[in-house]
Amino acid sequence: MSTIDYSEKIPNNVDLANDRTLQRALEHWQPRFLDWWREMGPNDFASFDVYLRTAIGVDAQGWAHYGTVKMPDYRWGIFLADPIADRTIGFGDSFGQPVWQQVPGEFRSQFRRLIVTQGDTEPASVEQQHRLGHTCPSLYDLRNLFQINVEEGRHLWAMVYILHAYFGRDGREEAEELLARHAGDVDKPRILGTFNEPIEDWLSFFCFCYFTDRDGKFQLKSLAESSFDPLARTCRFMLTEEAHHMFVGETGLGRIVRRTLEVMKETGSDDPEAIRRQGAVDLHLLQRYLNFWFSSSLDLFGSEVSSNAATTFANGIKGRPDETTQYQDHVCADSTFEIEVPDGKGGVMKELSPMRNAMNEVLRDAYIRDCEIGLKRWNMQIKRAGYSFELKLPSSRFRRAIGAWASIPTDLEGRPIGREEYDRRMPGWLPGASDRDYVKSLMQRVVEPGKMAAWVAAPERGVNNLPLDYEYVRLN
Ligand code: BYC
Repeated sequence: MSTIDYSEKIPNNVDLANDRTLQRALEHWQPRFLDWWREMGPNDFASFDVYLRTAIGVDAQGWAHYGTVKMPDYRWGIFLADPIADRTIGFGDSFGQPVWQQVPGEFRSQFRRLIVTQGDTEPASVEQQHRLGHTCPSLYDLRNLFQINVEEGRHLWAMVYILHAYFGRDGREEAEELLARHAGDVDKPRILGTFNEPIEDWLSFFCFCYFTDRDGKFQLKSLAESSFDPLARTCRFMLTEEAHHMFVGETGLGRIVRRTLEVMKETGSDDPEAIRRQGAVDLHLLQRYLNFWFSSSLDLFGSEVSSNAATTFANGIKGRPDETTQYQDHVCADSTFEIEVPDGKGGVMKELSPMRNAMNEVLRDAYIRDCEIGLKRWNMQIKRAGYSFELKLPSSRFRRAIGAWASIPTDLEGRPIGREEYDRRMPGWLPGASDRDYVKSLMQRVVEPGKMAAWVAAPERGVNNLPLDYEYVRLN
């Protein structure tokens, strides 16, 4: 295993000390990153001790070292998963040839575009969650938020390293721009739509972790297959951290469902108003939040038919998650994929696309299946409690802003409908102003160790085998 050198200003396992030019360039970027963190990160909590996990090595034993840290002292660094000996290209036109340690000149701009897009999402999410700490439902949750924030900061470092080390001057300029665009900024927004959506309450935060971080999982897994080995190794290590972010989303939403079921039992009613009177999240409201974040996150996969996707697959730049184990045909030169598109007459029709052009849709399909898992679990909880309500994912055609279904009004089942009906029924489908006001009213900060806000049940266990009433963030 390779270990991380913590005596360095920038902890790393890429032997930065022996590349003075790169080291200087990154040391120049570092204070800008810290300025950005102070301005856009959870800086109101900078002086408090937080129980955080930090990677000290990239193997199974080393990557999760727990300790108490003030967030500005967190050791953001550059950690690549260990190389796989004799790794060969796993897909596309160059299948079977040795992987690349440098970016081939002809693919430079395609690689840069993907790395910049990936890098842009990481600080974006920290910006979106900037003020959430003030309304935390518990110290346990507050700590999880901060863990996610520092790791997204590290994921930014991961992409910035690749830009600096392999893209010369263009890469350095792009790294600056990653700190100049901001989530929701009218003039300089983040690149992808979802990363400009406000996250002002913890219900949105848990939905974001469940749906949007899961896009992160699928995109990182695709880039972990890349023929450009340093990118693949970076993404492979990022995935170990990403898993916790989805855990926070899945357990967060599961705990909301559990609390709501308790209230339904206590009051003997499933009437949303009765549940709200007890300060919990009624299941219809939860469904509207799921509809919002799921449909927004679906857009992150890009268009159903995409020449960009075809090119990046053909060129060995971006593969499919688990390319080696999940698929037989790694070249996909002649195969096709069936996609559903609008028929232009208010209906749906099936169309065959060359497989390479449909790679975004292949990923989106796999993502949707993965999203279903949590819903099945929550529905089981609801059923066991004796209720017939079922949470559902809307159709992938619903409320799309990117691709074949962009701006085509459909109902939740994906049936095309008229614009007037769509607008009229929308308040039943997405959170409205009164929903958001209600959720906002629930967001009262709870910071007594072990205590939870009234709208969310306690988690099953604490962090790293510590008790639930451990003081995960010392606020005094
Ligand atoms: N919003 O051919 P198209 C994560 C753009 S999340 C706005 O349809 P393509 C994380 C697209 O960029 C994972 N624009 O799609 C989670 C392109 O623009 P340009 C992030 C969009 O190119 C939580 C144009 O539309 N990683 O890690 O095949 C917390 C036409 O594109 C959107 C990545 O996304 C959108 N939703 O694929 C923290 C991986 N969708 O270039 C972190 C890197 C598309 O023509 N990115 N566009 O100006 C990619 O692989 C691809 O760029 C995409 C789109 C999958 C995004």
